[in-house]
Amino acid sequence: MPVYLEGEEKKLADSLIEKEAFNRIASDKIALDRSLKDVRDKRCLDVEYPKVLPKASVIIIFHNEAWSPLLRTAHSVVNRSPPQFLHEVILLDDFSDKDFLKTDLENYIVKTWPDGIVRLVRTNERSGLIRAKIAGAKAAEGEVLIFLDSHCEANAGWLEPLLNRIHEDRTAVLCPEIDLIDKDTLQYAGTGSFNVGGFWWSLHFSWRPIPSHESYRRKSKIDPIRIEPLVSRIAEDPKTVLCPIIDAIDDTTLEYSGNGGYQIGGFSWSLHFTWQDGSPRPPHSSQYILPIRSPTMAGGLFAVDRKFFFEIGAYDPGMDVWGGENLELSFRTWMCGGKLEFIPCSRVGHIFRSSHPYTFPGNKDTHGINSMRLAEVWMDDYKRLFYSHRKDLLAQDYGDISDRKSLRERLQCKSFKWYLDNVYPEKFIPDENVKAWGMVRNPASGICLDTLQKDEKTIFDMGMFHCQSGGSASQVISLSNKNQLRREEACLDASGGDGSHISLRPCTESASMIWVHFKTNGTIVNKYTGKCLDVGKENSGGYPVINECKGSDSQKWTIQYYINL
Ligand code: LR7
Ligand code: MN
Repeated sequence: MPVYLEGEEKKLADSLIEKEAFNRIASDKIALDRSLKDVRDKRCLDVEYPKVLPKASVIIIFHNEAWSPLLRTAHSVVNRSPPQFLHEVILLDDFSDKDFLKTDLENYIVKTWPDGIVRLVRTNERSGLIRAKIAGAKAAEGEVLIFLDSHCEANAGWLEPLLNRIHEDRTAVLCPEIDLIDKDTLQYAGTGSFNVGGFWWSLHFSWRPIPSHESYRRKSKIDPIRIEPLVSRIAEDPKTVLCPIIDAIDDTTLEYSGNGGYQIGGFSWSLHFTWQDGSPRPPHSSQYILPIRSPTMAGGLFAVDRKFFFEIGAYDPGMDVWGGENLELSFRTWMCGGKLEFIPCSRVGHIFRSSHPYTFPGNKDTHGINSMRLAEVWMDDYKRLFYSHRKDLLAQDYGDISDRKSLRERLQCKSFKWYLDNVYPEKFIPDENVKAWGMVRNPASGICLDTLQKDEKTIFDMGMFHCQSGGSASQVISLSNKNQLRREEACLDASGGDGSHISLRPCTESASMIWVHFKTNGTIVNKYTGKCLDVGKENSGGYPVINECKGSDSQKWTIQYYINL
């Protein structure tokens, strides 16, 4: 049940929310062992797990966490884990300085769990969450380590599917499905959609839908996908009539482009053939249960075989406070022989806070510097794409990374290119496999397309600005092999009439996002409207528009680097 506050209490809560980034008053009103709605898919309830599974050490790291979320995390784990599978719960205190986290906490633990299943371990200096997780892992004795943030709630049946999968494959690093606990009302809401992790080239984590290649892998028992699908299907069942997926060959450019959206055929009552949306195969119950491979993890909530965790290098102890370790562990897991999966039947809630309720000693950009360490060790030449966003970091000292480099050497880990090709093939690489990339420039005016640094997770109108010869990340645009003018995730889209702006929004297969660039006369023609990209009336700081093609200088463009056009 959500908690809604009124009057004085609401005022107090609001002022605390600023400091603690969540509604502590509401949290304090809720029982530490509250019941939760079982949000699992019903099919999870039918799965039977072996009677004998490896035992877990659950490690909950915290620095100055509020009382009720911290203890609710511990209660939820103890109450919802079968005792035979729970070796211990470690509350790993990363040098908190709040009074209630001293003897009060010690007394509460002893009184509440006299059997000692929950124990407190403290670091003797502020370690930051990365070194705190290493300390927790070293203190743990169970065969499987499960890390949780200190404001989580483990839901019904969360543990068995994790342990079972590690029992099957000790190289699997597993995330539960992470549910949302509302930071204002503390309501526990399921996520509903099963997503996987990706990343931005700025090395921030992102959520992504399950890519189609992974849906196919999970729905078919065939892995890798069969190479002669038509022949072998007829061999299986001679009474079937088969169609290939029909791809488009463009009538003007003769470009062959994938169809992408798998469709099936229907008919209209006038007896014309129609294309319809269709799922490629009927949903299969196992898809609600099977592990989902993911390129990355968010970082806080995951299970791993203890020995395997240390074999592949635990964490980089040179990383401070917050950030970067999640992608580092993700890349390293895949590149060094493991795999990363989400387990749909394991559900754990997390309070998503709007800011960090703790200090960053030295006021350092720890995410930036930690990410440099990871880029330098794991990303090979692709680190260029990180630095193109973070030129400011080039002058920063990221410390000694020789131990991590020799770890990579010793484990004979694969290249970052292997990771991109095999684990994250849908990741867009702005300067590879594209027709052209760089500044999109109107030579007559010296104006370039420019995102004006707007937040690319939102939809906005593409801007323009004087071309920055030193290179500015907000002016880098790619002409993809599908003829989309795009950024990392968003594409230029035109669907209006003469003089209308061009928006930047998540890429789809829509014709309004296709642009044909004719190098000979410099025009960039939008496929849906048939109109030309135009500098428009203003000469600087304004917005590019689309207009009837008329061969004017304002419609002539060059792209900085031509690769394949
Ligand atoms: O110095 C510190 N010492 C700590 O022990 C700073 C923090 N901490 C503890 C803190 O009390 C908390 O329990 O570390 C934990 C994580 O800190 P949060 O909750 O402030 O982090 P977050 O939830 O914003 O961040 C996510 O990314 C981090 C990157 O370093 C970590 O990997 C977090 O574990 C991670 N959390 C999740 O993945 C939860 C799911 C959210 C999503 C998406
Ligand atoms: Mn958190």
